[in-house]
Amino acid sequence: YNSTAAAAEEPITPPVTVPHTQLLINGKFVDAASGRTFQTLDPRTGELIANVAEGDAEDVNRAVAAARKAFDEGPWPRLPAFERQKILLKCADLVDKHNDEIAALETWDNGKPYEQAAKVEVPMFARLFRYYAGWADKIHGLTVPADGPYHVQTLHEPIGVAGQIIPWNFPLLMFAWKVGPALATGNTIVLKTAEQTPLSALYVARLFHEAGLPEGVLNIISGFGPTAGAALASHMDVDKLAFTGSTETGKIVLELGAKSNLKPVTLELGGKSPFIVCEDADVDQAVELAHFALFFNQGQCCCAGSRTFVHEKVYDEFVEKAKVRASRRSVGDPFKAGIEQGPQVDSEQFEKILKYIRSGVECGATLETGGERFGSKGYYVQPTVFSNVKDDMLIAKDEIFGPVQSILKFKDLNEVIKRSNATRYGLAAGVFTQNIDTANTLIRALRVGTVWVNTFDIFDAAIPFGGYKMSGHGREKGIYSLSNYLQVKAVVTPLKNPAW
Ligand code: TXE
Repeated sequence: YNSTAAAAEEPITPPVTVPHTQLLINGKFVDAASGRTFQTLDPRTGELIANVAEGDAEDVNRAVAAARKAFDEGPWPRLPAFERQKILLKCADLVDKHNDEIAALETWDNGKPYEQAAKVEVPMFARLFRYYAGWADKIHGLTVPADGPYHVQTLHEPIGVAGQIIPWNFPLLMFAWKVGPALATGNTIVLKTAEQTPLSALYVARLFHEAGLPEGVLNIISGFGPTAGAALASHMDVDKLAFTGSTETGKIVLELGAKSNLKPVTLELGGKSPFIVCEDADVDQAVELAHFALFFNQGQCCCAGSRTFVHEKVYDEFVEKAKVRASRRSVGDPFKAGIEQGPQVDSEQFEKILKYIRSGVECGATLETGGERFGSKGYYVQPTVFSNVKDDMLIAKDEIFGPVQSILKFKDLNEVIKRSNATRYGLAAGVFTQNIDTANTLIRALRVGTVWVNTFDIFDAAIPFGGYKMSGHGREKGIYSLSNYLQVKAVVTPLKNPAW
């Protein structure tokens, strides 16, 4: 790594200014009730981007009251579904129009490559809202045959006020996965962004109001987990909670939900996903896909293929090529064209990753490449590859959430199935083989919410996503996500003339 060159480089000035730093409550930007602010930092340098209003319990109360009023008094839940659809489509159009500014804010706050934000994530955000707009006027119940002279039907109604807590790794996409289905089904929302990345949500929420979203329907609180987040999770007037983040915090919010008003909670939590390279693999392709599965988004993906299991027949060749690929990964200022990897989101994540790398070395895994910070400022980490990793090492068990690939050797299918499933997580898996029987066996045997076969990280709006085991409850995206935000009401009326 040419870390001297990286250190000498001046960061590119982001092509955007920060338009909004206040909370968004009842359609208006306002300061926190306490008047307090917190700093959001540039992960390229650790320097200040902006001071942002710091919401706490009092602001959550104000936002929930606004969302309650917007739900109870309308018009949002009672608007003709077609009107809600038109507004959601307009939201997507406005996001398209401001694609580049939104992407620049996302990169500045998060550190992800600008090309990834501008060409993939912001367009995907708009796509998700068009997808959910499509559902808005297709939500309907059933007529139910009953054992008696009754006409029975179900109404699918919005739950009410949805509390949503999102993380920092995909600030915009996590917003879309949560806000999209909730709005399409007629709910109102209080969303708490992650303290590391508050900026892009405020920008798009302002656009949503320009698109005609009534005030109080979507409220955005910037702030910290134990204050604003906990207040939302334990609020008596929040009817449903959706959370994405760590398994540890998922347990806390589930408990807060249960101890307050027993609100239903969907959880999308951590993972330690296997990526299985079988003996028939084309090694070059497998190396490239396994590299992408782990290193995409600086390794900060809940579904990262973070246990690379490689069959012993192709293991040596795979390790050598994986090492070369990782050492060629282009790391640097995420605003620069052609950069594959920017900095990690903040100093806490950066330190956590370096600690795991040290633990890998201490446990006797072979450090093939990387292993240190990249450059001398900001939160950049060298793309790192460990081979000779054993199942009981911490780097094979914990979610590192960084650019650290752990390669493990296996001998046969039953063994790799058992080892893949021997984790508290069950979010996703990658399978790389040309043999349909091997693929089918693995697809059925792996206890995970998504299996990607000869591909990875395909996130179409219609494909459901979620975890088995301690990776979470419920599914987001796709048709399955709608039921998270709907109540089913059974309606029974007697039939006067049952003969007909
Ligand atoms: O997560 P937290 P952190 C994993 C990843 C990462 C680790 C820690 O391994 O290294 O978690 O990251 C809010 N009540 N993932 O600390 O704490 C918080 O403000 C209510 C995987 O960032 O889970 C933020 O909005 N809310 C993950 C959100 O929870 C609370 C993505 C996530 O923060 C809270 C991110 C509380 N007591 C991290 N404490 C994924 N599944 O993709 C915190 N929060």
